[in-house]
Parts: sequence; structure tokens; C-alpha cells
Amino acid sequence: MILIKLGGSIITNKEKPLSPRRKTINNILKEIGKIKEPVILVHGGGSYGHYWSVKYDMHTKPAKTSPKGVAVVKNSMVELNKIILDSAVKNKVNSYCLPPTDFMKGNKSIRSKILTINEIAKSGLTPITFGDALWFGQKKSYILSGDVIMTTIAKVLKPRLSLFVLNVDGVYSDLKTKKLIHDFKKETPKIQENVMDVTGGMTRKITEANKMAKAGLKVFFVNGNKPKRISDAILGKKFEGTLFRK
Ligand code: IP8
Repeated sequence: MILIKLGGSIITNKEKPLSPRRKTINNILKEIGKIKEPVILVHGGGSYGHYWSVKYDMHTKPAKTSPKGVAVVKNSMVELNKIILDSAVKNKVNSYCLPPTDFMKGNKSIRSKILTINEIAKSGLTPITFGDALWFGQKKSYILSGDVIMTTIAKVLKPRLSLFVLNVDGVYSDLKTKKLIHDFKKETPKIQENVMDVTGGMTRKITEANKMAKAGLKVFFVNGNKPKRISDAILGKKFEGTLFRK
């Protein structure tokens, strides 16, 4: 099984609220449609979920947030998810929409439901889930990042390969020269963060990728503007990207 996260910065224009990158989404899903193994997809919030999370002061830590904020963030994620789902079906990816409420209770994942996601993937459907605003309990809610969902799913289902599809080539060791880190274990990253990101952007991705690698899993960061790199990573061909391993 291949686990793929479509980052918010590749599927939307993070500089402009509520702006999907339809062409890029289509190109990526066309490439994903060629994969001959079960696939599970996760996507981020980009200029949908993050835009409203900032407006309503919602974060990853459970807190008493405005119910209106929860409603608006959730609606925006459903809207973005619909764009991904439509593009999937158009590109021969038989999507199976799975909001995270389907396998989460509060901030805990439900193991049996995650095992079911794998059964769905093996049956020829492609489960698609996403980062979202979740009810935590009592009057608290929080933002669950798609990056955290990646680790949650990966730890249970142990994908053969996990990919984070980004708007950049991978992790850089020098931001000016854009010197790419090919093997994360061997170099020190330089990270530039986007203030609009409530779940921690690149730093969060690296944290989750490291957790997955520590669990013995192979993780790649690839550039979604070059969708062929997704297939190349899966087929074990040479390509530009950052590898995380134990
Ligand atoms: O972009 C966050 O998901 P992420 C989703 O994967 C929201 O961190 C609602 C901001």
C-alpha cells in the first residue's frame, strides 16, 4: 500500500484565500491514477482550512473555540475535498471520501476503523481523507493536521512507501541556493515557515516524517509540480526529493 499526502501548498495557492490549483490537482491525480497498488490519500487545508483557522483563532491544541469557527473551517475543508474527489474520479481514481471523523474519536484514532481503510484500499477504491476541525469533547475543538493523520495511518497500516507531495523539491539545506537534502539523516535542514499555517507547515511534516521513519517506514518528500516524480518514487527510479529512513 502507498500512502500519499497532498500538501495544502501544492493543491491551493496559499497566498490567496480559497484558491484551488485545479490544473496541478488534475496532473497529480492523473499520475496517482497510474499506480498499480492500493493507495490511500490524505490532503491538507491550504488556503481553505488554514485561512479560516487563522480567522477564528483555531489551533492544534484542543480549546474552547467559536462554534461558528468550527462550522466554517469544516465547510471549507468539505469544499476543498470535493474538488479533490471530482478530480480523482475524472482521472480514474475511484475515490472513497473518508472525513477524519470516520476514524477519530476526540484526538484518538480508532484502530479497527483504520484497518478498515486498508480493506477499502485493497478492494480497488482509493480512500481520501483530510486535515480538519474536530470536536474534542465538552466544548473543545482542535485542528487535526493531515500530516498527523499520515503518521496515525502509517503506524497501523505500515505502507510500503509514504509520500508527502509538496510545492518544493523537498527539504533544503540552504534556502538561497535551494540545495536539496537527498537523505534527511545525513544533513541539517533550513526551513522557511508560512505564518498562515496553523498546523506547523514544513516543520510539522519533518516531525511526522521522522516519526514514520523511526517506525521503520520509508518516507519521501516530492515536488507535485513534477508529478512524474511520484511514479518514479513508487517504481524505485532515480528522482529529485528527500528521503527519510531509519
Ligand atoms: O494542512 C490542516 O491540515 P494540514 C487542516 O494537513 C485545517 O495541516 C483545517 C487547517
